[in-house]
Amino acid sequence: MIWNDLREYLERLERDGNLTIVRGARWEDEIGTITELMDERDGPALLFDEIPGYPKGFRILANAIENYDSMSMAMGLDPKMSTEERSERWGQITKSFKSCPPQEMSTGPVLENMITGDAVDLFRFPTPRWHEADGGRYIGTGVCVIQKDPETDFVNVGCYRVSVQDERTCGIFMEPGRHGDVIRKKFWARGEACPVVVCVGQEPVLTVLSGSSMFRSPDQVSELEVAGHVHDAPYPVIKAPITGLPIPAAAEIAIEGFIPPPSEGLMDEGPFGEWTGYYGHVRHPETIINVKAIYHRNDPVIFASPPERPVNATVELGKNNVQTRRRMEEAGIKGVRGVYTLANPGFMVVSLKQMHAGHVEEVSKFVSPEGDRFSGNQIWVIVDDDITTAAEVLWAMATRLIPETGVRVVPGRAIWQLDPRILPEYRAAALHGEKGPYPAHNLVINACRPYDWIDQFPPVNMNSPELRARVLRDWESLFN
Ligand SMILES: Cc1cc2nc3c(=O)[nH]c(=O)nc-3n(C[C@H](O)[C@H](O)[C@H](O)COP(=O)(O)O)c2cc1C
Ligand SMILES: [Mn+2]
Repeated sequence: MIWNDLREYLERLERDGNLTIVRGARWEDEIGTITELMDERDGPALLFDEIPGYPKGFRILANAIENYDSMSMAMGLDPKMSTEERSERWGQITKSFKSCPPQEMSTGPVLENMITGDAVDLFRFPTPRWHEADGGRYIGTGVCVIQKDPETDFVNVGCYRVSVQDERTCGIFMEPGRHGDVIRKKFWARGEACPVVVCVGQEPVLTVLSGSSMFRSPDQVSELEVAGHVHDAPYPVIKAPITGLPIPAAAEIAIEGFIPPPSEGLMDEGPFGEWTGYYGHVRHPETIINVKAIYHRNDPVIFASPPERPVNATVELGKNNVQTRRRMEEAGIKGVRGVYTLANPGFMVVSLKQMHAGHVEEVSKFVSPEGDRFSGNQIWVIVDDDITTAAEVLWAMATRLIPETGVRVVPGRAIWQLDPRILPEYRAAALHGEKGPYPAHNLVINACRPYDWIDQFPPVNMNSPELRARVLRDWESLFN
């Protein structure tokens, strides 16, 4: 295992000087605001302790996987490697995926405290209000929601936001089509409530996988098996006492219960400041979890990854989306140097070595196929392979884009409830998870040198990589 539990990761953060301990901050307003400010500054991870009204030792860890360095370290990739090397390494790991099934243990630290029946009280934890306008306290911002498909026994682990509604009820929000949503609907179709475990705080590999921040598990492939592969060891789980679902044995907190069909229980939920940087939802009835038991370690750590405005994460074109690049390769498109996120949500860059006429159009069709299933509202910029930074993308758009031929609006139709651009008249339909008739078009921008006169395109006034490297080396002190 890369990490046996969250505490090993915490120790590593502390050893590297990447952890700040904050004592005495209030859950009502201070913890959320400190986290927001630190995230904006790309600052260290935060461990909140001695939260007023709660026992010392009941802690919250935030800002711990919010930038590329901490995220890659969490996944076992040495942050000393260049971003490109890390992308390559991660590409190898995902490409060599072989299922590594979890291992069932007889017990584990998560069962150090077992609270059942009338004693169940979600308010025993110092769950923060992350933003002032949030309509509640969210314990689940970086959780692992575990469910089992009743037809195939496939175990899904997904990250869906979880609020504390009252002592024994959580709210849970899943976009339609999430694996967790598909599974719960199978139970509902049989008139049953869907068994569920929400794990709050586990070693970070499973956390990252469940939110698909670095890899999206395909249908019927369990994130637990992928985690085992990444750890190069079977993932230790215990059997949940009531539902029998697998729980990471060393989880900090596990909440066990059932999601009843909407006809049997909805509660007003939200609004919640989301990862787009907006309140996408008004407060409205949302599905719930009837909590039957809570398990937690002594002095539990709530792992938190609350959504903040996406303004700091993507300024560098370093984080190569190896999955999309590989899918392009598999589709026969050559010359793709990288696929990057320029800004969230969905402002993407493809860096391409143009090899033939129509090459850019191939990529353009691939990234943005028209059609009913197509989820839109993405912006794709295709650039030449000499473009490697965010500033250069803007420069390419300013200098290589021919607007009259290089801009394509691709009609799409999507249901993605949190998109701030949904027109008011379609909001209600979106809230009900209907496939919207609302426009969710894509924009594809060709910011490459025009291929038909590429040889005559004015050359760039830049010294050779060799000369630049030599000068950087010989004049090192100038550049520190
Ligand atoms: C921190 C975080 C919070 C998320 N919150 C939600 C959420 O509230 N609802 C949702 O549908 N997806 C949410 N997602 C996205 C899903 O977790 C992601 O799409 C994941 O791949 C879903 O897993 P699944 O494919 O097994 O359903 C969140 C992701 C992250 C990283
Ligand atoms: Mn899944």
